[in-house]
Amino acid sequence: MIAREPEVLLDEARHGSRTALARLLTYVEAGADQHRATAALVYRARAPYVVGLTGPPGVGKSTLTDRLIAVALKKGQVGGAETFDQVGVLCVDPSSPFSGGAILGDRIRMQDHATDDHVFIRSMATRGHLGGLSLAVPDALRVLGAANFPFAFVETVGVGQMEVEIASAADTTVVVTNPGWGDSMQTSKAGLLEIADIFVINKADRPGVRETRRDLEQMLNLGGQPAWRPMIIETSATLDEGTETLFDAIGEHRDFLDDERLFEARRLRTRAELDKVVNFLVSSRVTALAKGEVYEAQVDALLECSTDPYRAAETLLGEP
Ligand SMILES: Nc1nc2c(ncn2[C@@H]2O[C@H](COP(=O)(O)OP(=O)(O)O)[C@@H](O)[C@H]2O)c(=O)[nH]1
Ligand SMILES: [Mg+2]
Repeated sequence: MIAREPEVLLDEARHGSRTALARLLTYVEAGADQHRATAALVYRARAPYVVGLTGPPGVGKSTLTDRLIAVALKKGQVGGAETFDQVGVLCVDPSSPFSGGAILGDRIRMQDHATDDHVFIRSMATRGHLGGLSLAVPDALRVLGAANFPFAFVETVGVGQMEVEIASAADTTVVVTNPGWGDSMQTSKAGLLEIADIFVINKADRPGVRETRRDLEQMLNLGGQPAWRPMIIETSATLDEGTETLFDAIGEHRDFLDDERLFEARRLRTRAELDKVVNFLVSSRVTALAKGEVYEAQVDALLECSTDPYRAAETLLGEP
């Protein structure tokens, strides 16, 4: 396979080539040589408006996303923001090292749109990018933005720290639960509460909705009176009930984030992302320094009592 120039691919992707777009995302996902060149391009284009959906496996995120894609395309606009005629979707599974079964399942769940010209769906797993998904996902979203997708969904499986981190790469974060969620998500509640702009009680066709809503309201009450109080929306994705209401709620949150608030939120996120990249580059450098002949020579010098660890470390770092 001949590696192709990111510039050429991005140009093709902008003109609608899905293969070119997929290749760019592979560069980002695999952290390959072309990754840096890709980043250099896409971070100079506008970021898309991103709606994240997160929650444990099986709550109905993919089914819900499938419905939301349809509503998004029908409306062509989220709140009063920029209009769009295509939607990008990233399905992220931090727990899976391979693009395996779960992702295949997502594809099937979203099959209504799998061949739709106006929809681009891509799965990402942990394989590849050395900095992990928490670096690869923001990069991938920027690839979508640069390829003329002003609007994107990112579905993240799970409720751990990593998932929370990925989900918070979104402008509007939707935490998906089911009736009775409190029992299964006790430990992760705090983290999810912090990132949720909207709570969805999906599978509202099942019993226990009222109790779950009460439980969520109680939790939200503990959080004082923030400028934005997370909305609680009931949906039944399989029956396509409540999905339009959910999309409208997303639009409401988008409008709440006026230019100033959106800018501030993105500033916070940009800091967090930059910190991650700095950490990643520093730790890569440490790993590279802590081996090889020069390193072993310092170890020998320490064993021979002819240096001390601080001096040895400075020598390795090239400090005088
Ligand atoms: N009863 C009911 N089942 C649903 C609903 N939404 C999704 N499901 C089912 O829940 C299962 C998991 O859905 P999926 O979208 O793959 O969940 P994900 O793992 O969160 O992406 C599937 O069998 C869906 O058909 C719903 O609103 N009501
Ligand atoms: Mg799914």
